[in-house]
Amino acid sequence: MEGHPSSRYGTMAEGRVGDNCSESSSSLRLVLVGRSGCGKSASGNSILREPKFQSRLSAQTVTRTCQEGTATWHGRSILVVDTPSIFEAKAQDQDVYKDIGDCYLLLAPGPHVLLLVTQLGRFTKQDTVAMRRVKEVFGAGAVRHMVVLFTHKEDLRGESLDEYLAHTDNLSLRGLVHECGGRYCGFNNRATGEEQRAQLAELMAVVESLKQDHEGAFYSNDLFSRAQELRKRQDGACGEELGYLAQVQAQVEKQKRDLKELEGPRVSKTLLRVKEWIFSHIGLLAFIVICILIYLAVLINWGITRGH
Ligand SMILES: Nc1nc2c(ncn2[C@@H]2O[C@H](COP(=O)(O)OP(=O)(O)OP(=O)(O)O)[C@@H](O)[C@H]2O)c(=O)[nH]1
Ligand SMILES: [Mg+2]
Repeated sequence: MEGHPSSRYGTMAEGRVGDNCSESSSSLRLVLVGRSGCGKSASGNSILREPKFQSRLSAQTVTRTCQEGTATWHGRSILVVDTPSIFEAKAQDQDVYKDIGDCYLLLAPGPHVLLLVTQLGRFTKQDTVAMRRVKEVFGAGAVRHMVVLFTHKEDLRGESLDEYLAHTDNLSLRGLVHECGGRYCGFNNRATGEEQRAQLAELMAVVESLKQDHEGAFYSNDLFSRAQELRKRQDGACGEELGYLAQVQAQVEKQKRDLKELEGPRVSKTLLRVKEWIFSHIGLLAFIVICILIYLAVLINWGITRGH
């Protein structure tokens, strides 16, 4: 489901959930998603060009709540939402639903772009899990608004990101980039000045082309519409409304079921295709089996002869 195109970007207030629920409908809304420690907050700071979000090396999760920050880029207001650990495999308890609810409230009526952050050269099982959790949290359709954002770009040491991705043997990473429509960008979050400005310009070009693909429409679903209603009705007490948390939980559960339904037929279709292939190549398979048997027989015979 997609929301209405936004015609212009306005000015935004800053703060954490509950600090304010002021109008954000006219901003370009970006959300940072991905596994813990991949550099979401650092990337948010690079986009805002100020150290708004806490970012540091830690064995524990650093960002504990959903937070927003705003900036302007060539006269446009950009809203950036940073997320805590809601995309981990074990993130399923009530606190997580509260964080997800906060995230929806900050992004209402829906994000234009989801930035899937991952560390260059470190695409692991955790990143794959995070991608799946993003689909559970926002819905499978959110992938059409996703851009992969690689951090630690300086580790490329002269090689281009395009070359790196063309030569990587990490099939999961290739699959992810393909699933995201080949939209990606690299950040060195230690960059400052002109380097920082240039990499942000690159990201904004990718974002702009994605927006054009969707004719300016943002990503939305029933829960974003509900969150938007709450923001309009209340001031300062977003998310307090009785029943909102239950709606968040119900939406996530529904999206999980939808994902399974989407995947179910895919698995059985693959099995069916394998079966069809076996039947259509039965002659060839029989020939291969006979060859293997002859080879084994010769091998055994040779072993027996040598034993004597
Ligand atoms: N050298 C380098 N370090 C980076 C880059 N991006 C992030 N980091 C470092 O990686 C560490 C983790 O970054 P964070 O921004 O806190 O990661 P996060 O995903 O927000 O982590 P959580 O909030 O715990 O989920 C910090 O020490 C950052 O300085 C980058 O592009 N280059
Ligand atoms: Mg963080």
